[in-house]
This record gives sequence, C-alpha cells and structure tokens, in this order.
Amino acid sequence: MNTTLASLAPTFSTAPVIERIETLLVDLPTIRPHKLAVATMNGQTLMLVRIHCSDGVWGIGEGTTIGGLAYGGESPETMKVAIDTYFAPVLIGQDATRIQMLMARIGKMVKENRFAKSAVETALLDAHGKRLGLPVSELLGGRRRDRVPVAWTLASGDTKKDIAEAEHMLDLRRHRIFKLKIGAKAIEEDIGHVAAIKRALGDRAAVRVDVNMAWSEGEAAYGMAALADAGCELVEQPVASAAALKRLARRFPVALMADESLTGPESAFEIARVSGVDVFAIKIEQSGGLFNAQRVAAIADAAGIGVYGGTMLEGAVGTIASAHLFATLAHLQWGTELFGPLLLTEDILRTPLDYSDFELTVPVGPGLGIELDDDRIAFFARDGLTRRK
Ligand code: MUC
Ligand code: MG
Repeated sequence: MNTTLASLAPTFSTAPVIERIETLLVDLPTIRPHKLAVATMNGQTLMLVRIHCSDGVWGIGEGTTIGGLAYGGESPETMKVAIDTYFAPVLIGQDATRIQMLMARIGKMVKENRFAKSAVETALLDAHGKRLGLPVSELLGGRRRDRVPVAWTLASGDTKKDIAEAEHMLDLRRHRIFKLKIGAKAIEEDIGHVAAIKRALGDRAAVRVDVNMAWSEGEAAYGMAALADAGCELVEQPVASAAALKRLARRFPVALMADESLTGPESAFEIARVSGVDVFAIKIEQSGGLFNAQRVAAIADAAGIGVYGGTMLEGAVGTIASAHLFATLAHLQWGTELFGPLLLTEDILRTPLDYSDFELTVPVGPGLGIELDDDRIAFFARDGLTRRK
C-alpha cells in the first residue's frame, strides 16, 4: 500500500478504553477520637473510585480529607460529585493506558480538585499496573526501597493517655517517631504536654508536633523556642501564611516543615525559592496526584529541602498509593506517617498490610498490590454505588 492509501485506511486502535467509573463513600470509625487543632475526628470517610476498562481490568483510587471541609476546599462528598459529574465524561471512551495525557485532559476541564484528581490518577495507575503485571512504583520510575518508616500521631487530647499509647507502640515495635497534634489549647499547656511526653520517652523515640496553622507568628516564635528546649525535633505548619513561615525558618534549633502551604509543584517552587522551610510534607492528595507529588519531591531535592511522606489519613488504598510513590523518591530523610489504616477500626483489605519493625512494607503485586474485601466495603458504604456509563 502506498502512503496515500495507507493514510486513508481506517485505523483500529487496540488500546483499552475507560468504560465505566464508580464512586462510593465508605464511613469507618476511628479507634479513638483523633483531636487536631482544626477538628476532632471520630471516623473517616473514604471516597473510593473504581475505573473499569474495556480489557476487563479495573483500578481503585481513594480520596479523603480531615474533618470534612475543616482542612481545605474538598470533602469526600464533593470529590464524589466532581468525579461523577465532571471527571467521568472527560475520561469515558479514552485510552486507559495514557495516564499522563488523561490527567492533562482532566486538568484542562477541572481547575482545582486536587484530592479528586489524586484518587482518579491512583485508579488509573492501579489498572495499568495490573494490566502490565507491574507494581505502581515501577510505573513511577522504579522503587528505591521496599519498606518505609512510619510515624504515629498522638492525638487523644490527654497527656497520660498519649504516653501510654506511645509506650504501647514502642512495645509493639510499630512506631518510634511520634507526631503530637497541638494548637487547640493554650500554648503553655501545649508545650507542657509535649515536654512531658518527650521526658517520658527520652531517647527511645523522636517527638515532633503539628500545629495545623493554629498559631499567630508571635505565638510560633515563642512556641518554637520552647519546643526546641523540650527536645522536639520538628514543627509542622505552625502558622498559615507562607511569608510568616519564611520569617520563622532557621531562627530556632528545630526543623520547620510545610504541610498545608504545599498545594502542588507551584507552591513548592515558591516556598523553595524563598527558602521558606527545612522540610516538605509531601502528600499525593495535596499535590494533586502521584506524578505531581514526585515533582514536589524533585523541587525539594533541588532546593536542599528535606522530604517527609505525609498522609491525609487515607485508608488502605490511598496509603498504599502513597507508599508506592514514597518508595520511588530519591530522599525520604524524615520517613513517613502512613499510619492511616491503623487509626480505623475496620480493615477493608483481604490481607492486612505489613506494619512491622517500625516500617510499612510496600506491596510487590501488580498495581497497588492490594486485594479489597468487597463485602466489608459494601457493609460500610454510605449510599451505595453510583455508576456512569
Ligand atoms: C496533617 O495535618 O498532617 C497527618 C497525620 C495526622 O494525624 O493528621 C494528618 C494531617
Ligand atoms: Mg499536617
């Protein structure tokens, strides 16, 4: 066939296309109230998205928030509506194997909604990994580690209970890095709480705090000096403003970490440009997906900023998606806090995750490498599956 005829011949693509997208809200109780400056959580809602492709392969993704709308502009409910109404029509009928192109296509039609984007990207990666027989970490360039250190958050609101919980975690050899949630109480009381916990644990554990933006700049200046004296090694997002963060950076012998201020590569670049912090808490949802989280990590590396693998208190799906991503990062100097599934009373996996010797094992099976317990998911589902053809 000459070139003219060849160009006229119909082309039959054999690439699998996206056929159907399901979304589901799953409400799970927490093992105890989880008290943050912004909210007290008695449960967590997982927004699960399942993407079905024409080759019979499907992938799963997850979006969560902290305290509904208390943390940011998205809630599990808004993610579900956004995916059902706006993401699905953009995706259905498209080549399921072109994940970066699909995310760019979504990016043109959906301006914000980083958490929903992360959930959808996770599902696409899970499906493609299953299709190719490769773990998600390999689709992201290949893992550099098979296990990641995992911190635990002490947030019962009571110093004695927190110390007992930390001792229990040390005995179990599950966690030896503890993040304390402060900022809801008077600053003196919070500092006393942190100092008491560090005194009780001594060199057996690292103590860090997350203020979730609750302090003014003046409070933060006072608080960071006192926390450094108390033996705290890192302060996470003490204030809301990025300019105030920068003014606080490197004034005290305690590392300063950005969390809420990091909303993807652009904000990461801006914070890095002004040398605003020592450490980035990198989260797949806050970044708008796994590829963007990798870009944030590259910016951190280039700027000499340390990396910490953060969580939006995801369940097993989001946690393992994060673990695959963190396994690929060049640096993970501050470990991770991928403990989300352990805060929930219910497991939604057939085989529980391996948390042992202070670390989480990154699964090796295709895609995310996890197997869902569909009966348990159906039992805890809020309002059933919605389907879009
Ligand atoms: C946050 O602000 O970092 C992470 C751990 C935890 O307990 O809450 C989250 C959110
Ligand atoms: Mg935080």
